[in-house]
Amino acid sequence: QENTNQESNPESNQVFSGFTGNPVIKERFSADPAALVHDGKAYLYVGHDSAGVNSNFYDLPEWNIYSSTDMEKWTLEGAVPRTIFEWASGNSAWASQAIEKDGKFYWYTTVFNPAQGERGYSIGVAVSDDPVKGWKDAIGKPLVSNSMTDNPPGMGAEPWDNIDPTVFIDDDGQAYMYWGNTHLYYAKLKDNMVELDGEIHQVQINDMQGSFTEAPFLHKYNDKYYLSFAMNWPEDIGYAVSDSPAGPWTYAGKLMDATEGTGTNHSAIIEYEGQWYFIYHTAGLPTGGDYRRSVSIEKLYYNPDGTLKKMNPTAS
Ligand code: FUB
Repeated sequence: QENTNQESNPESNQVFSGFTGNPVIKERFSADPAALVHDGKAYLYVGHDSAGVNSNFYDLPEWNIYSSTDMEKWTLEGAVPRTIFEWASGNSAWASQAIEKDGKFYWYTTVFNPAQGERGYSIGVAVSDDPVKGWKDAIGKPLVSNSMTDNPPGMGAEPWDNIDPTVFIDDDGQAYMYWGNTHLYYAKLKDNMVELDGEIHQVQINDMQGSFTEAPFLHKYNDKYYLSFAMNWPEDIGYAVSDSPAGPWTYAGKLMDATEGTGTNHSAIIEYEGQWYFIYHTAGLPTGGDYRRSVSIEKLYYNPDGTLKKMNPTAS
């Protein structure tokens, strides 16, 4: 396939973004990227995929934090062990997102919560004064556990309902957390960022063409809200648009088809120095696979009507 980048083919609906050097993290496996821009630097928070070649499940003992000033060269700045959440267990450093508010950093994560038995995953929240160092469990217990979502009614949550948190702070300072697997939920966060504010809502996406799987991410562009997420299986990345961070959401199309060699994909969208980026994972490193994933990046482009261009993954 011709490697036609956005600059030379602005009318195309599906683009090779022209990004070079994927996967951007090469020295170890990395999954579920979350991104943050602070003080002129971009940061990536990723799970450290540590499963062996023949493993058949996730093995993530820690999260790794990388930084960059050009989005192409990434430096490992630190690691945060799953054990900062003492109520959790296992190598379960699943998907997370860090965000800054009033000079403090908050990190929302997925970890295994043995108190829930097999219906195990919960959302934890850590806090720090620094984007890399000093992360501590902020509340000493889950922020969301399965007793708080009840789906189907009376049965408690599905085993993986409470995973993959994403947090977005609107211009008026109100924070929203979206999360979920199969079921998509959202709740407002209080000003302290470590308590839910009001009810948990279950979200339906209007005109959805396929099914929501997991990995929501929320961003804003030109007064519109964009909710991107993994859909179907193996996972494509799709997105929906709304005039409010609380919805209603209308499905708007796919951003990327499922990539070869891994069932999951998980994405983040940020603007860094005037360019938008789509950050995701593939099985792109040698011996990569479902449990040995690697973070890649594409430049992301909007159409004049505010829709997003679908991307082809750029190989290294
Ligand atoms: O990495 C573990 C899980 O795989 C994440 O929580 C999901 O989003 C999927 O990528």
